[in-house]
Amino acid sequence: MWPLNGLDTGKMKGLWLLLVLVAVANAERVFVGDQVIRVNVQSEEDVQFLQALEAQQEWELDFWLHPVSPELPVDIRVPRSSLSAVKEYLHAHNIHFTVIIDNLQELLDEEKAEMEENQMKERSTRSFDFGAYHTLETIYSWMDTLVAQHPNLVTKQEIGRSYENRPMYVLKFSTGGSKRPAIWIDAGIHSREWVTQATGVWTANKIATDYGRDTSLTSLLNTMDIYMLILANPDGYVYTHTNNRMWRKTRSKFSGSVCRGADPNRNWDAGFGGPGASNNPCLDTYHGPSAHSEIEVKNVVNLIKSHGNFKSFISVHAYSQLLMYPHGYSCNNVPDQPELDSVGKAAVQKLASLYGTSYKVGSICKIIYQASGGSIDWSYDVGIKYSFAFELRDTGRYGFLLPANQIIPTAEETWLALKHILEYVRDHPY
Ligand code: BPX
Ligand code: ZN
Repeated sequence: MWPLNGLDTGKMKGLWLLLVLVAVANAERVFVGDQVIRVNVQSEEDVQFLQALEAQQEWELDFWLHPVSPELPVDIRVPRSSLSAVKEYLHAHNIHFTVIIDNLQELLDEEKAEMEENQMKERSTRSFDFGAYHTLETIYSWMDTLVAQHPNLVTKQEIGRSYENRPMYVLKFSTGGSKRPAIWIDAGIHSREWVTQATGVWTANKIATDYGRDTSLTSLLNTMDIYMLILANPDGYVYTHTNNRMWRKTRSKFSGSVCRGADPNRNWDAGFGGPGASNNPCLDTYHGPSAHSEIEVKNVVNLIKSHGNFKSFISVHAYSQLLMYPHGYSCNNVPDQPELDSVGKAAVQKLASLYGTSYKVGSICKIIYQASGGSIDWSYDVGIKYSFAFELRDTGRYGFLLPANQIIPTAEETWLALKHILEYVRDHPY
């Protein structure tokens, strides 16, 4: 604080006002002093206690991992203003926790500084660093570069526009034919899960450069097409860069509420509105007014339906290190459970072979929680048997704020699992 020592209070007030004005002009939400705590859940009672805590809105808690069972940790972002109350409350109820992120804003500042530094480097060297986070604009223009570099393999298709009228681009990898059996991969349906969009970018580049070199991928692309939607929630993604790094949902408006956005992974027509989704537009799991109300979801549904020949549907989320299959809306096994489980287990074994990263495999309902209206439940129920969802790194040290130096290792290991699924689908036509 020493630079302020010589300032009189009038000047201090002026300086303070200036800082506030800058913050308001940027309109970017800050998280100074917010902590992320990990609660050690020990009993079914603790689970219920934490579920009640999640239901109240007064402390503005942001549950990064939801309370489900005594085996699973619960991560909560606690706003600075609620910290002492929340900690006292937990102590009073004999619930133990550790602080995993001490001051969230510090991590956010580091992330932003790193991004800006990289942006300058990329501009001056006219390059693209796959090990960095990028804006929507940069990713969209990188797509054009990829298409230009691989004109016989890659095309960019607009599948529609977002709520705020941004184009939604799919990269299509195809060596010919029409409506060949196809694989769907989407990332970033939850905008704050930044490692997923970055992994999508790396993966698209990997597919384009390995075609013709990697015999297995080449044989796959000689009979099948791959579609990738890297930014499945473009408005949300922009919002995480400009206004609120912790934004998860779409940005649509609803009559009768000041809160914006529906959870695009609760909006699909599969158990819509059931358990594990909220009817409160102010919550992060708001399912939206009706199934497919979110244009971003509708655009994907339209493409999948009009194509009619997708054999695999893979949605990429973060974090928790899981590979999941349907259902989320019900805990009963799906008919293909044994096959999906064994494909999943083999896939995560390949993933672990690179850096030792361990993943769990199971149905959504059984390994995280019951959640209705999810994308892969919909895809499975419309007949796309090989429907999977990834939860990428990590297991909570950084959560949604995975440092950029983990992007490439994450993408590399995930590719081994993806490739296993792709090869299996190629070899098991149905
Ligand atoms: C993933 C796929 C299908 C149903 C649920 C999930 C888990 C996912 C979610 O709640 O939609 C968790 C996450 O990726 O959003 C991480 N989070 O809790 O924010
Ligand atoms: Zn997610």
